[in-house]
Amino acid sequence: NVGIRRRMARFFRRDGRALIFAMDHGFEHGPTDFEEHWEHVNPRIILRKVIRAGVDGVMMLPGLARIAGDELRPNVGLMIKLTSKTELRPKDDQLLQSQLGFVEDAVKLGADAIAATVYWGSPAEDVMMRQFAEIASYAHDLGFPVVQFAYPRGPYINERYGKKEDYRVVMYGARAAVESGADMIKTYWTGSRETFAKVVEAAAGVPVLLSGGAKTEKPVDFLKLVWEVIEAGGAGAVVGRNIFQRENPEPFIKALIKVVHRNEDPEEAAKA
Ligand code: FBP
Repeated sequence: NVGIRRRMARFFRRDGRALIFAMDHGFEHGPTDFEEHWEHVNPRIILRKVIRAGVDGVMMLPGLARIAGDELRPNVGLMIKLTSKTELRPKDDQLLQSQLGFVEDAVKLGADAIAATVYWGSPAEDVMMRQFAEIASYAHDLGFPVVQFAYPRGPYINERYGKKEDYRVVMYGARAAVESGADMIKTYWTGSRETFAKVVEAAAGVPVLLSGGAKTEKPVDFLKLVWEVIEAGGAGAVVGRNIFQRENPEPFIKALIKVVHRNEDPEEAAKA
């Protein structure tokens, strides 16, 4: 499908890698995520900074794209995520993301890709699979690539594997994403290059992007992690807190770009 291929290419440079800024946290975690650098709660302010610094794409929910999408330059890919949940929900309902927008909404907002989360292994896996299938089927029909946030989580995983970041669990989620029709996968760090390489192999050619995770105290530690992802064959990273919770995101993004696109040593990249 030419449409899917052309739109995918808006995120990835010629090296097949991408650095994407994530900003759905005001919904998924609540505005407290922005309290470290409160001005970043304003999507226009943080978007201006990340775009100036050179990210390849941004990911957000439909409402933020509606109010701040005109900050995006044409060469920045827009990923619109159609599922989410708040942290205000009862604990037992935290393992389900609900659909909060439709493929048509994302298309009207100028999306280049449609994203949705699946919590593989959740008691609500069935609902999320169907939700993903519907979104993917419609998006594919219209020529739009679909990104799956393949996030295994649930009681059985903890019982059997100890933690959701066990590579066997992450690899399973990535493979399930491929087999359910994802064009790109976003998933957790497994703790080592060797194990992440297995996740990439299980994804059988579908690009695997790291899900950033909580801010590391030292910026260089996050650069090192991303470097391992790239060495493992990962296609880049989708990063939120590690960017917007830093006082000065621009030099940090420039360092990330050096690691993602130029294989630069993280310590060297951090110095510049
Ligand atoms: P981060 O880089 O801040 O981890 O952002 C990536 C992301 O997937 C966000 O899109 C999402 O809001 C958040 O992580 C979800 O994290 P979790 O479900 O682990 O709390």
